[in-house]
Amino acid sequence: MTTYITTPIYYVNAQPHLGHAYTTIVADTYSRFKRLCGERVRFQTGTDEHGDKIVKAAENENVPPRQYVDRISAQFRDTWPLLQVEADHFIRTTDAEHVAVVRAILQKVYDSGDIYFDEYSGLYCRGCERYLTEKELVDGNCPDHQTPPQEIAEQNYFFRMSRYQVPLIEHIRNNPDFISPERYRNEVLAFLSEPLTDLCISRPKSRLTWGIELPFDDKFVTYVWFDALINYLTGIGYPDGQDFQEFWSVAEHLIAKDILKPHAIYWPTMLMAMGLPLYQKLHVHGYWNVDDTKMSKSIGNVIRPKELVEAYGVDTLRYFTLREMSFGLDSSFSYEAIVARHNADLANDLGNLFSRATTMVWKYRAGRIPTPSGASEEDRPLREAAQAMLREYRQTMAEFRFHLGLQAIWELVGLANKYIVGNEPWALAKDVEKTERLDTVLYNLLECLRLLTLTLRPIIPGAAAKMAAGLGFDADDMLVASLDKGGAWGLLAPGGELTAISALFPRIEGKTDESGEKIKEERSQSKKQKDPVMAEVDLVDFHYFQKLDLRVAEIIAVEPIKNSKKLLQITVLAPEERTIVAGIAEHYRPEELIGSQVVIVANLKPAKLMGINSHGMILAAKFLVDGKEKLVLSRVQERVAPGCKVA
Ligand code: ME8
Repeated sequence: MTTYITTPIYYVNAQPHLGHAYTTIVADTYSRFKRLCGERVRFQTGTDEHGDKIVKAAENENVPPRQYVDRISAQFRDTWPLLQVEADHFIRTTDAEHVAVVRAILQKVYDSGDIYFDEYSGLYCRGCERYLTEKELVDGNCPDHQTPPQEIAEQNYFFRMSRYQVPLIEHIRNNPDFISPERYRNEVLAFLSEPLTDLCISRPKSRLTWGIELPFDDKFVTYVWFDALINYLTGIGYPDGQDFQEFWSVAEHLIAKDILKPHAIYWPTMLMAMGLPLYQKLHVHGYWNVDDTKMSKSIGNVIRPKELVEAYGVDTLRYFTLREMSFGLDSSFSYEAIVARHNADLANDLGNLFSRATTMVWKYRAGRIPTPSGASEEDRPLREAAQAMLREYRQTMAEFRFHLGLQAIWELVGLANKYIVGNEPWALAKDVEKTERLDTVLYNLLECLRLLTLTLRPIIPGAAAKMAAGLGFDADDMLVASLDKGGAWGLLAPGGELTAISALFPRIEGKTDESGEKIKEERSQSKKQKDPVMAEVDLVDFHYFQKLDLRVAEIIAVEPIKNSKKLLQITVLAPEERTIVAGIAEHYRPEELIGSQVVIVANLKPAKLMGINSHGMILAAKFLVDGKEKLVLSRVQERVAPGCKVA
């Protein structure tokens, strides 16, 4: 099986931003996923360097176009390794091979009669580099650029796109997967329900010289889209390269909805005119917005991927974008959201699971993978959940529903964390008769970690490589690098040795300032400890601890809260009188509490619970007994003055 995946080739009139980064991360993840499935993959990205707006951008910087495109193209090329994107080919439309192929194709289509010369007048948008129809305008403006188009009349060459309208409609109807998600397929079909006009594919040199000269008329250069789309062919060696033979029949293009029309209409009709089979699939995603507005260079509200990598790390950026956006729909970017995803999903759920499980293997089994005793019935739910996760993962990743693939992975993370709490390995370790059970529990946890490592490789390759190393694997060991070879349960070899690694995802502390625009973050870099048992403990700076105001409070009154089974309204002295709403009604009767001295967090922001303002929080130990949560309040052993500080 083979896969050919492409990103758009990005215009070099501005530097890469999060929108470009997203498409390219998706393509990279998909290509890594396909490789994990054992497929041969070709993944291509690149830059689009001809046309009007590139000339304008170069003029603005007072440099010749050639020099300008070299500089910005290099910025795109240099950005991708920072995001751990590994493309097989980076194409530029100024590459000599590309220029030659575009000219050959133009000549071929001209010779076959699908290109003709005509006079045309219309409404031209410089931003889009195309003529707009009256219907497309919103209040007289281009809907994408919010500027009025110019009235232009000139002689040009035209591609007989209209001739292919009916075959294109038939192709889309007969191939339900040709354009997805479905909303975009419907959009294209709706557009095609109106008569299709021919496409102007040249620009007179009097107006533009920075382009590929037409082979049959040297007074014109090629319209940038007729040039750009052909990159998908030239990059794989059209017409007679080996890769073209192997990969063109499986081509999948990935774009955002802004360039749906050129990809869903111009490109397939061009391919029909060339006598080539159409690409297999067009995958269309939505926009990254900032404050409900599309992130774009012309609006100037862009987020730079390089800065995000520096602030949060590449794995967090990749995970965040894939988890946060439902492929096909728009998504909003915010710094708060990326920090929240990092701390909750990566540091807390995944990082803690990895650290707790491996720390116990170090502590109780000196870092050696124990031998499990048979497939016990009580562990069946965990084993089945792992297999269900793999099935869901395979399907959703293949369908570009990455956020669902990640949800499936995180369900297993959650289950494995619960498995630790439910099985209390620390209690098993104290009981000599439970040695075998402890071995089995630890083994099952490590096996979960291995399957998580395997499935996370395409998404967060850096962290997954570190996880693999922590479990004692070489990165290219098939048990963590192949879904077919490593996907079954129980393949981890007992006796293997773990390797101590530093924390996978140190928490990000810090806050967003008032304006919400600029953010100052400090990554709490927990230092690598000598003792492997401590290696994964999430360390907190002393000043964070100091910020907590912990006090002894004396309970003087307790009342149940109407309509709540869990909450009690508690009045305490600390030393002033205050009300705290606490979720302990299922664990303590009111009369048991009166007179008790407990420890509270006194400087918590007030919160309203069931309509009652709560000023603080009571600390309690929390654990499971027979699968049910139990709470035991923290009390001071000797009576002290209420309000006394806890240090
Ligand atoms: O259109 N959200 O180049 P381009 C999500 N050269 N993705 C975004 C985005 C956003 N806010 N902004 C940009 C061109 N993108 C042509 C393509 S292909 C033969 C020629 C991503 O630099 C998304 O992939 O304007 C979008 O389709 C692409 O960048 C447009 O890049």
